[in-house]
Amino acid sequence: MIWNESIETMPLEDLKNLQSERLTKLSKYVYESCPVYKKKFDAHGMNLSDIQSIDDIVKLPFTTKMDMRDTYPFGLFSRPRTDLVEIHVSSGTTGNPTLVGYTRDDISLWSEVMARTLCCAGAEPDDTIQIAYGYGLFTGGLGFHYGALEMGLTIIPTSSGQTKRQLKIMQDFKPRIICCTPSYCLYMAEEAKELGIDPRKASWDIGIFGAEPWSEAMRGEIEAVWNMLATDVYGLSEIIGPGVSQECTYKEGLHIYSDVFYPEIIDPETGQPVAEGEDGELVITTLTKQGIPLIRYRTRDIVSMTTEPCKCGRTSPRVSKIKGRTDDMIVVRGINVFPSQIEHVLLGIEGTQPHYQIVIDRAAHELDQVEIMVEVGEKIFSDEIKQMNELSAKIKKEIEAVLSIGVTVHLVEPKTIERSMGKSKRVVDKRSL
Ligand code: DLL
Repeated sequence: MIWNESIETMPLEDLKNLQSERLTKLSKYVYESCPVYKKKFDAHGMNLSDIQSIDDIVKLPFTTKMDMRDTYPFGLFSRPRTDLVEIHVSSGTTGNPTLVGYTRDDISLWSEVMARTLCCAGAEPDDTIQIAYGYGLFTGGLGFHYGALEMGLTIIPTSSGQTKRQLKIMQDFKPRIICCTPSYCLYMAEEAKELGIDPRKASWDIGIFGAEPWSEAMRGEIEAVWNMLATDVYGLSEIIGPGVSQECTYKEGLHIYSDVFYPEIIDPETGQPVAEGEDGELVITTLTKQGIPLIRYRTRDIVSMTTEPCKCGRTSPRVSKIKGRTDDMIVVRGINVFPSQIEHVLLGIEGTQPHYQIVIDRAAHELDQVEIMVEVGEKIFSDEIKQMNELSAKIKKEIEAVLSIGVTVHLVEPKTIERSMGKSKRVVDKRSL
């Protein structure tokens, strides 16, 4: 089933006309309602009359996470705070979080794109859905909630965690759809087996997994262990949350809803578009958002894109799975982590050296484990075990408070962490993604 057939299967020429009309309106809207954009456009030598068609988008300046942070909390908004009905923040940034807000119409848009997402993954209006993404400031839980509500599904809002309860609810209420991070789904399979539950007999037929990178191999494992169809969902808080793009049941790329989220793939170094099918950074313009519309937002996610027609009949372009990031952000258990956050904590603790390494591993069917190796000064290292333990507990506590995920901390002798002549390798990612 296609949720919004007239839009999702629109001939490309009509789609282009719609995008052009929306871009012209959007550029005028942000120019007139958001002083930050007015300043950016003026500095860029922009004239609103330059924007007549979607092809003119390249004349507009990029927006980056830095723009959001510099204008925190409400600077990049095009509407006053009183027009916002909901606020979320994006996890894992240094200093201020990234704040996003929705007007009532933005929530309707979110509901619409999430209903498209659920249908794209194969949901039917009579289905029951277990939403095991976190509810709260993270956009995962509520985004899925709005889409399921729009579609009229029966929602089981379990949120993340409490695995035994998740499994009991699955057995008792028999939802056909599960959505959570892919690593959590594999972890639940392990728990199920320990509890004597055969995952292959579970009621879940369709999984909608995202918020973190995952490989085709991991998809194969999830599909085999749970006997289900595992689909990929992509999104980011700044654009809307989940609901930017989703795989259909053919699993040949994620359909991006380009009538509302216009995609470009650029070379991250030059900012110029790359040829179709080539890898580059995904840049998105929110064509109809009101609260915090973004012009040419640099997602930092590396993908390729195709406009080839898909067997499902949807005409929107398809983006590949996320192939990497242009910055140093890593996603651990669905949470965005920047090595600089850890560095910041270490620099504030006496006795530690600014030499550290983050090792991330994921044993089969386990959640990601984060180990942080921290070099300490000669004096500390020769201190008593008790003092060492206290220091390592302090580091652990402070890092966990910043990252919101559990970590193990190992103090190591001076000069044990490899030094590099160029960029230092702060992160050793052993997960086979
Ligand atoms: O992770 C929104 C979301 C919730 C997506 C639930 C899917 C499901 P943020 O916390 O702002 O938003 O993190 C966004 O996570 O730029 C990617 O680097 C990464 N990411 C999201 N989905 C995928 C995916 C949500 N399917 C950042 N594959 C993005 C790989 C993903 N990486």
